[in-house]
Amino acid sequence: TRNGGAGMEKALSNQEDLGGDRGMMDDIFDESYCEKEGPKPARRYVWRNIILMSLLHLGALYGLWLIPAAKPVTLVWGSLCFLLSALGITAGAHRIWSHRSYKASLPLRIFLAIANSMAFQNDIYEWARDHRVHHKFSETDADPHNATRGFFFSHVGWLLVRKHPDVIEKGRKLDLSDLKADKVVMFQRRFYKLSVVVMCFLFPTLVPWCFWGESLRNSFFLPAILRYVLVLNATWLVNSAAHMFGNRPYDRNINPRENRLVTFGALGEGFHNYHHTFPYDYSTSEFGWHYNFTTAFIDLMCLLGLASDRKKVSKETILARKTRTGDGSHNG
Ligand code: ST9
Ligand code: ZN
Ligand code: ZN
Repeated sequence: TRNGGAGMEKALSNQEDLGGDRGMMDDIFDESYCEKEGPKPARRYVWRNIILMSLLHLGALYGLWLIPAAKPVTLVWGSLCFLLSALGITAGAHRIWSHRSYKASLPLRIFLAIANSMAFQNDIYEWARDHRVHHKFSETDADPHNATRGFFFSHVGWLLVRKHPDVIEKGRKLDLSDLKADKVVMFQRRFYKLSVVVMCFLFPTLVPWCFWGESLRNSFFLPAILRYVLVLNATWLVNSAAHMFGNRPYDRNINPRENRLVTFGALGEGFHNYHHTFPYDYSTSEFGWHYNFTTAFIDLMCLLGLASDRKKVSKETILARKTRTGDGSHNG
């Protein structure tokens, strides 16, 4: 089978080693699910999304064109906004809220929720719910961005059509009690639209305009629009490219791969064969800070006493797993 029977068993026992203290199992691949027989439901386009996504990307192209006309400090600001919003996804929605791979104090969770609104990728609750079904039912009808439906679908196409009914059916059965109990997550969900207007668009635009007299046009199209589109595409590449191109040193039976280019753009999130094999590892990789800004950030937060309980898979377990199910690419 896809994950390898023994592989799955081992993954589960690793999970138990790490302790019930993570409090969730719903990101572990579920082999028992079978896609329904018969014809697939018809594709239903969501024209509003298609039009808005197209306009957004046209806006980003215009932003690229404006780069030479911008003040250097505006570009520095845009990069800072990129990092902040990316951390709201990687250190926040992904590593805390989807996988519970470490614990974050209230101030850090508030900071990451604000950064998450800056990234405007659906609220944390919805993001983590979709991400858990992605892991649990990876590459099936119940995976929101099922990569077996092709590069475009897993990249952005899935946001432009109605979901497969199995995504919703299986998603409704997930245990999301930890998210519902997190006041920061629920607060962000309640005020999501407002927080996006302020953090994704107003704040990045107003700072350069007010503080160093950048033109309103450059302020809007660079740190807001272009930066937003870059973070979106860097994230989406994890679902598309890192499910198609790269080695599989940990589990050759699954699609997700180690993709260095994606890792670089996504602050450490491209070690995707490792991540689907050991989804509870806070570093999403075997190699610590190597190409992994997010891990460095989380370690710094621990040093400052703002985070704790980082879950890490032992070197022995990783080596045993590589030997049993890997493609051998790390041996040569
Ligand atoms: C965006 C998200 O970009 C990107 C996520 C990427 C994930 C990446 C993961 C990779 C690993 C991590 C790496 C990070 C790297 C970061 C690098 C940074 C540099 N379970 O949704 P509806 C219910 S967003 C349970 O309307 P439709 C739902 O609650 C971009 N239930 O489905 C609702 O129920 P009710 C901006 C579920 O109609 C009902 O179903 N945002 C689930 O099929 C209908 O829900 C957009 O573009 C579930 N899983 O529409 C908007 N799902 O009625 C995108 C749904 O009771 N979204 N339900 O409330 C949409 O417009 C729509 O969702 C749709 C589907 C058109 C896509
Ligand atoms: Zn994946
Ligand atoms: Zn994940």
